[in-house]
Amino acid sequence: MADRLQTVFRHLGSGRPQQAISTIPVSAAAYQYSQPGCILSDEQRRFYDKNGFLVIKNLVSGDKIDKYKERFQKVCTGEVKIPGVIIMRDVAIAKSEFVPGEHAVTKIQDWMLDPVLFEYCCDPEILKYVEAFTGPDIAAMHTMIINKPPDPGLKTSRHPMHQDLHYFPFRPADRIVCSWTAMEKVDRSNGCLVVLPGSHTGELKQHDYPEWEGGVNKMYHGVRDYSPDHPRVHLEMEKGDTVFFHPILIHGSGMNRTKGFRKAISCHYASTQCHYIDVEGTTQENISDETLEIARKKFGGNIKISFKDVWRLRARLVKGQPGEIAE
Ligand SMILES: O=C(O)CCC(=O)C(=O)O
Repeated sequence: MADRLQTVFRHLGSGRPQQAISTIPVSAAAYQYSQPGCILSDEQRRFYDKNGFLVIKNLVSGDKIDKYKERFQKVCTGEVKIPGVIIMRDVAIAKSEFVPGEHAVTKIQDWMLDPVLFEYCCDPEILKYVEAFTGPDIAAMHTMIINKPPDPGLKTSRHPMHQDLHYFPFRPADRIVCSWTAMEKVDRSNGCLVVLPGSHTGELKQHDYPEWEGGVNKMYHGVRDYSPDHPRVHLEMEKGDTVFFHPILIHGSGMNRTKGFRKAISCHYASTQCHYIDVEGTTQENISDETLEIARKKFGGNIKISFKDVWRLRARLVKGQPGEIAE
């Protein structure tokens, strides 16, 4: 309703509704980053607008998480094979010794064709929050389980501060959201997420590999410049707690100083009404080149594939109507 009124005012030529005649209640009109009439309370909408993230406690049950953990282990040992899945190994652990199973794996991604893990992306409890940001037509775009290993002493278990939009050739950013669920208790000792609240209102920045002595994991690009004085929030979460965050929010995660593996499962969602963009000549060219290099390794060197094609292959409709981004 508020959107429709805004459109009418625009057509009338004023661009902005005039206060004296506005009938829009403040709560329905004032938020930029979530949809009117969504599941979020006014307070939650206000919080997300201001900070760019929102934690929902206890959203995913322990049973579901245990099922995803078990599946992850089977993927790591090779007992379950998922077409197209990418298994990434820690830069330091993989070099130093032969480590079997899940212990050398930092991340599995692109598991959208696995019926068990994909249940996470279709979980109605999660989707009702996702819809608050994307609107009703939703595609799952990017799937990951992150298995942050105990740090081998080289600080390679850190994830540099970055903006997820760097990886995505689709827009608008405000119709994209990440859902990230802790698969066990996460805190500063095992490398919880760290966010810069409010950074989602800025621009997409240049990203590159950080110059870290111990090396950096593949594809772990970091933001080149952000103010070290910007306040940080460490998101300490219990198993099943889920954080939703905006793709321009600057975030990363710390070193895992424990002996256990810190696991999280996540999916990036976008409205199917989003559109693909050409990243040639933009700061995203470096990640596009690297993504295509990996795709050529996966599908064979001669394949003609674009950055958009890689994302078209990943995208799966999970709710509502298909669109340009997912058919
Ligand atoms: O789970 C983590 O440690 C960080 C994950 C993350 O930010 C990402 O993969 O984009």
